[in-house]
Amino acid sequence: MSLIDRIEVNVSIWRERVARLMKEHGDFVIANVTVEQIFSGIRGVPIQVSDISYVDPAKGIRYRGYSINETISLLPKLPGTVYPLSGGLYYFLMGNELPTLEKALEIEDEWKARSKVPDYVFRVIDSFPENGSTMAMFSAAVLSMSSDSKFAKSYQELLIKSDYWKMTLEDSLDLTARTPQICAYIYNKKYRNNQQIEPDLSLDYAANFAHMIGKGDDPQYADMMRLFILLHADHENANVSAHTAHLVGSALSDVYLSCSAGLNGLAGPLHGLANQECFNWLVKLYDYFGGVPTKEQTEEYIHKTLDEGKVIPGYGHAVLRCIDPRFEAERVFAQKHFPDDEYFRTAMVVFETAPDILKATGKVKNQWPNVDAMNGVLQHHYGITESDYYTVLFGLSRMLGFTCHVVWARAVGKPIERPKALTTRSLEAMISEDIESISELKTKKAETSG
Ligand code: HAX
Repeated sequence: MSLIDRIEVNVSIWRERVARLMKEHGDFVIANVTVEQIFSGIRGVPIQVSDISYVDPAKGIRYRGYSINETISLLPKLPGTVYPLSGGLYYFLMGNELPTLEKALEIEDEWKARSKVPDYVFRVIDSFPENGSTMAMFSAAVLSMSSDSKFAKSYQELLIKSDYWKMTLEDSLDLTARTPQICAYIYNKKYRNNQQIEPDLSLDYAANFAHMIGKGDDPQYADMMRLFILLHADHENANVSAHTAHLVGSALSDVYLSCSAGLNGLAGPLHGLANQECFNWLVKLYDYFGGVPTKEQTEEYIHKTLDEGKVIPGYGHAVLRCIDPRFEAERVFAQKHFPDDEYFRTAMVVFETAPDILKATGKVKNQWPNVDAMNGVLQHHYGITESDYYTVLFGLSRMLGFTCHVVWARAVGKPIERPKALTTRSLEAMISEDIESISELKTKKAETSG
């Protein structure tokens, strides 16, 4: 069954489930929202339903119900490689079915057929100043392709609502197909004197990307990128970037507009940018002591960072309350392939040290490492030393998740998103009215019982 047929089967099942939930349980209360939550970034308030992935606070991300390790072991791989094909991962996330190798290769072929990047995209990237931000280039390149949106064009031609998702899927396949070359172009322009490398369509998605950034002679890097893409493909639909992409898409803005917006969220230091901040911080720690630090030295440096009012990048999480299994997967990879790498060893000393110190602050809710604590170490080991490119690599992978969420939002007919904003005065009034009515109730109770 092709991906579109596979989704079609699921769409009717999901539409029915959503319609039943709305009809029979539309007034079921899931959660009350506190004043504290409103002032704390609507932390923990359920605002989304999406079945592509779910962050279990105690265990980490689940893709379509499967843990990271299960996903790695169950998805199809090319002979001689250890990590799954990105095409199979996309089929799985989008289609809700574990694909065969044949199905995974079908998506890989679909991507190859759609991978031609229009020339104007390169011109958009070229128009940035030399010191331009790589994430801004990436986002602008994606944004510029909105003019190619099949969804937007069909929408003008009276596309029926129940078919929105099909055109959104078309755009998603085009966008994800073009993304590796866009990211490679940014890398080569900024760090390799604009020496561009043509795609090699005999290679799979990850290996072709590796080839286009000049790592074609290192099959281990290509395999690491398969792992990297898998680990970063999605992390629930309520984090800053995925939710931004979803929110913009809810106005029926096309996939390019939505995903460009998502990338802008990913570029923030508290979100995706943390992976480069984390690596920069590790390098500073290493340089400060002139080599791999001892535990005592690391403790000293962590305290120094905290005393300067800064966070320890790569540690903590808004939802997770455990070691991020994505960190663990990267740690295992590094331990197997380059246990003696000095930055890996430094990251491991931080891992042995930081959690206790963060816990002792009494305010950090999750003292454990997230995936960003190891990303840079992996990339740096293979010669991708330019840390301000790391978030682009994250975005390349996360494009898979963004697009899956947007397609499924259209498939189940999610409407435009519009929560409610209050004023401080209206909030104070609501609180004092509540206090008054409670004290009125208490007085009445006292009178009747008296
Ligand atoms: N170092 C120092 N202090 C930290 C901390 C860390 N790694 N993590 C949390 N804290 C502090 C917070 O700044 C907050 O302090 P204040 O009350 O003084 O503001 C307090 O502990 C409570 O925060 P929290 O509830 O535990 O964490 P939040 O949900 O508010 O924030 C963050 C989650 C990920 C933003 C936070 O842990 C952080 O800044 N970590 C470092 C940056 C990082 O690694 N970001 C990447 C996260 C993963 C991701 O999205 N990747 O894309």
